[in-house]
Amino acid sequence: SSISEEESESAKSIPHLKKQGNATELIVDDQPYTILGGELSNSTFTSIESMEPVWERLKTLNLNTVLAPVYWELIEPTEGEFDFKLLDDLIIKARNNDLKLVLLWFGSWKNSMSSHVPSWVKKNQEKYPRVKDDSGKSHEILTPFSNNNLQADLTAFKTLMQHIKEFDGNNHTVIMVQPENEIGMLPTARDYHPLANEKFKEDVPKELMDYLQKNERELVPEFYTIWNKNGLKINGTWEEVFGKGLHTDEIFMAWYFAQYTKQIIDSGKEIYPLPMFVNAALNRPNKNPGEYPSAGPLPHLMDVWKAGCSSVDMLSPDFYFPNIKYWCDLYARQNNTLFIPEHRFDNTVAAKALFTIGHYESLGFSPFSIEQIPSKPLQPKEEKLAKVYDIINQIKPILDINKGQNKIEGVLLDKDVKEVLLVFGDYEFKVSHTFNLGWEPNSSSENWEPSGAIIIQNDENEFFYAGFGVSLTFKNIKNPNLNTGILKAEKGYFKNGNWNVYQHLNGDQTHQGRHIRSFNDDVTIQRFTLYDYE
Ligand code: N0T
Repeated sequence: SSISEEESESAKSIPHLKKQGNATELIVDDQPYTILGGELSNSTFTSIESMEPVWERLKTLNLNTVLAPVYWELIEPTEGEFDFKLLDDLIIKARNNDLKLVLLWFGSWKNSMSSHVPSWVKKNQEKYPRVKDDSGKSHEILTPFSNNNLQADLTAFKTLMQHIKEFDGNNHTVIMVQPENEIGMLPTARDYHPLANEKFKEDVPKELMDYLQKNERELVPEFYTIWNKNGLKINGTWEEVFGKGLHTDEIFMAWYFAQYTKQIIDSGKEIYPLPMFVNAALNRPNKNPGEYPSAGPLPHLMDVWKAGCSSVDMLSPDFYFPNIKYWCDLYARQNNTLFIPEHRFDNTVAAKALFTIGHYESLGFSPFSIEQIPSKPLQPKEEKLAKVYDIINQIKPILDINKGQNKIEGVLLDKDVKEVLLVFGDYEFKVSHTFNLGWEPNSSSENWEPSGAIIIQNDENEFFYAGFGVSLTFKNIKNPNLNTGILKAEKGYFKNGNWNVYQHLNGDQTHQGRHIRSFNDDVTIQRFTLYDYE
């Protein structure tokens, strides 16, 4: 064949999502990819100099991917004149450091505000109108009802995607894009700009009504309840269909935010179809729309976002509150693929990376403000994340082949959830926080350092454990008359995809054959096989 090596290299597929069994995988250069990520603070990547000290730290933390903003105000400082010097440097440095990039488009909206729009947009409210509250006061939020706003954002985003395609289309350093950031309405739930008021008086678009009717049985209960309260009406104005109130204001705004975002995504994917997701600042329970960033891709609005923005690949939660399982369960509905673009960088992230990648087979995990203060030495809690990223990276081949087949699990244990039961084929595992054993010095302390693990059934009787602070005991639930023992347990590591035994574990290390475990400060990979006896 006459295809040169360079051409066949560039023939590798563009990063995309693919189903394997019941999981969705991110495919990068034709291989499954798990994002072991971290997101930069908002202003770190605003100069090459400010980014300089960060690279080494990202490597120390064993990241394979950086989530980094692209700022509209910096790439288009003058209307129609684009500057990609900063981005190009980021892409090249990322490549040199063997890191992939997820780019965050700080365009029309960033955390319920429009702080990152260029000054020529900010200063021309006549042309680029803002959201108004019910007293007619303007807020620094571009109204989603203005076509000028949309066109200006769209032009910039298209130029960005074109540039990424040209600069990186053969390398695939950039693997996903997040259009906008934490879209939301705060502190007014509804936009009262005349353009918005006009739309509010119109009927609910047929597209949304059709979607709701077609999916009536599958709608998320929080949304269905609102619609049902008003009699499941299938046409009429927003207030006729959903009733009067802040919840209707929020649904109305969510639809138009979703529609605006869809046009951004479509225009970008037409040029270079990378996977695209939108992120959400979670709502606090018992608050009304307008008291939290409303109308974004929140759990109770998933249907509105799916209907209004069909081209988005994922709705993704940002975590600054506790109860990660509660919120992830909500986001795992409606066939939504889970990806965690932000989690506060606290002492729970190492366990939660294991939990979300194992339990939800998520595309990946990414603490926010990953660089912290670059001049400070690493803190131990952060090294735990580095160790966890290292072991997840090691077990990647085993993860990849077992995805989507109910053979992978993830656990997160702490003082509130001390123990869980998991089923793998014939076996039930009792999975406990090792502080339950009382053998570790910290186990008597008030706060339990969280523990986490990924457990993979690699063969009928062969399993891998990757994590820390977890112990496992076993029961054959298919044949309850049988006892289940440990045939073999090894602590080891993968090198070039091959398993290497570092130690054979037995005696005290398996509690004389009673359990598999590693203590809370011991981030390890173990392979073990089980057997049954009468
Ligand atoms: C996040 C980040 C950044 C105790 C906050 C979270 C990032 C944005 N917003 O540092 O600004 O760009 O996506 C908002 C939730 C805060 C709730 C704190 C409650």
